[in-house]
Amino acid sequence: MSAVLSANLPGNLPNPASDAALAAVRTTVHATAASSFATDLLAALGNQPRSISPKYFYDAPGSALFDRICELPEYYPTRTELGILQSNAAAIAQHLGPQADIVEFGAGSLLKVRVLLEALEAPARYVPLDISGEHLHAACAALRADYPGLRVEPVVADYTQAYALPARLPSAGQRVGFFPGSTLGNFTPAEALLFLQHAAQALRGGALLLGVDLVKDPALLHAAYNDAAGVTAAFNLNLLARANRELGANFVLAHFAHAAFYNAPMQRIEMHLQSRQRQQVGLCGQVFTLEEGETLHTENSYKFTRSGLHALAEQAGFQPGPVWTDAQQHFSLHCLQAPV
Ligand code: AVJ
Repeated sequence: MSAVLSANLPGNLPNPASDAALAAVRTTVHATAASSFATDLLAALGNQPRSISPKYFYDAPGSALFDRICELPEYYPTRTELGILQSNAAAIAQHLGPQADIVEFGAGSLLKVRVLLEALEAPARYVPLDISGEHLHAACAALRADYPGLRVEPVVADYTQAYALPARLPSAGQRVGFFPGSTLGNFTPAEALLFLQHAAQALRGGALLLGVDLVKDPALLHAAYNDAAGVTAAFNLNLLARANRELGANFVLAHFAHAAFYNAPMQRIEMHLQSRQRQQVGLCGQVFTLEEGETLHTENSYKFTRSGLHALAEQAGFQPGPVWTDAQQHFSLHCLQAPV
């Protein structure tokens, strides 16, 4: 087996060298989380084009960098969505009704769910779904302390796969899904449809409160992902730093550039790590050659139009309801009704 993998292997043909590399990883790396990162990064480096899931951004340093992104002057989504929630809290609460049984997809946005909990009339329960048990535990402890009367029932689950929710409470009002932050935009259109189809089933007879970023002036989008302080660049490059820390890779971060741009026909921001020069990188005993300018595609962040989101929601089985936005129409909060 050649240890050097060509950078230009076609994506859809069998790739014996990288298959062998993957098999080697499966037998040498034990921790599940680490092995899926190793497996996925090896597969990404061996493919052409190269791409990896943005979920690997979020180790502890990556999550801290994301929190800093949310504070950046250029990064409007977080503060805009929070503003929409606050400005329309009464209308949202009125629409959702009393004793709501709230299911949050991901437990990353405690600040946002607090605004919702404060606004709603006597929420019955809070059920956060998150893939990380540790993160979930911390989030629930904080919420229980602040809302002693609230039932908090976390579920460790990957909401991009099939999941089961706790049984309905006889005393509760509507089941209300909450999916803020435009995380839906990280999915491919096919994945987004699948997620919404599952949610429409899980929330039958209730509603989904969904926050999505809107299509807008590309200059504003570009600035939000190319901030002057370089925090988004550090967030992107952390993927390679993480591989060095966790997988013993030897990426030289200075040999990669942060590249983020708006792909207008696809209605998405793309983030890439671009090789500044021809170089070889080592990972799990394998060596990969990257040509100057070649990239590892690390994230898509889809932007939506109101009508596009409604069409997608209807295709998934939801009935579109009210939409709340900011005055500049930068971000949107949709209430989608899930039929019984
Ligand atoms: C958490 C996926 C909504 O796409 O805007 C921020 C992640 N990436 N800056 C986004 C992100 C670069 C963020 N989401």
